[in-house]
Amino acid sequence: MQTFFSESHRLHFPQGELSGGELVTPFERPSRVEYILRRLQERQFKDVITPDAVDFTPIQRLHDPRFLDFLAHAWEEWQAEGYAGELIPTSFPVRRMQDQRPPNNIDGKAGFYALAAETAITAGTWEAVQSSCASAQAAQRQVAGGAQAAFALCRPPGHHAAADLFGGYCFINNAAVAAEMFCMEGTAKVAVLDIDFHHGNGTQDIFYARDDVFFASLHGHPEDAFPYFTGYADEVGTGAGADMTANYPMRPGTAYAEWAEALRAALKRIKQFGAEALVVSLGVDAFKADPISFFKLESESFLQAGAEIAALNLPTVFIMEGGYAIDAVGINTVNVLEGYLNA
Ligand code: SP5
Ligand code: ZN
Repeated sequence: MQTFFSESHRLHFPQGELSGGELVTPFERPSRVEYILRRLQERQFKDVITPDAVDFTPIQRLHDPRFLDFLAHAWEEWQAEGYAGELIPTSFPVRRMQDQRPPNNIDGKAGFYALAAETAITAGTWEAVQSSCASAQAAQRQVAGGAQAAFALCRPPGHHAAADLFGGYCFINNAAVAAEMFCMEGTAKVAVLDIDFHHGNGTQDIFYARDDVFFASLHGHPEDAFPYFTGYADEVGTGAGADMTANYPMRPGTAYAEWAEALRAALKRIKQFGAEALVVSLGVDAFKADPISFFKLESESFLQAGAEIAALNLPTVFIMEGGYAIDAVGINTVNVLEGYLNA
């Protein structure tokens, strides 16, 4: 299995994440991918390919043009305002603020397009975001071209990004872009399986009314876990997309046995749907030692999860999402890939 990866991810490295009322070094940091790359080398996944430049066509089909324009120019506008720090949104269009429109002011615009305030934008963010999506696109192309599977080592991640929202460390929805590329090439039924600890709210939202992309997510229950406001089991899609979304929220302390039951239920739904291609939002923050999550998966659990996914026998694009237990993120991520290949 080949890995697609761009060094340009380094250009996105905010110094501060607003967490517990403090600005801390972000959990989502560049060294995460170094651990994953090292493990890939150790385990004979030696083929790491730098992707071609990003293709905006599928991105523009999913994301609001004004949102993309905001991301492209946010940093220069923030600097022009004279702000010394990183771009962190602070004001949000919430309940009963009617008729929501994007303001011109960059501080207002940042809040308008944000779903959370932990994710800062910096000078290199936009270039890193594009390079991350380019890796997802290159991996999708390889699978569309006949490979059984490919791994996009994306950073920053994407699954929280909706059509016009950034946050949760995400800006462009890489997994949704990969799924959309399958659709654009005529694949009638595509599934996205999201095993990141957090609900894939962005992916859900993008495909919520569509009948060509089935979305399933395993995650911390929204009563207990970020992003808090989506991911309930009764969110099942709407209109043509009714019953095309499946959510499996789970409580603090959930271990592999229960998580794997949800995984098998999600895989069963994907099979019943008749998916012809699979995109996996591969987060490994369900790991027991993850610093911001509360499931209890072991490193071996990820091997088993990979094998379960392989049983679908679908062309599969793995897209890196979260995972913040730095010293285990390489083992856990590559375990999913090895479990898949050795099934
Ligand atoms: C891609 C991804 O995994 N994004 C996750 C974004 C989570 N951001 C906010 C997390 C806040 C969790 N605070 C828990 C602190 C526990 N000590
Ligand atoms: Zn996550």
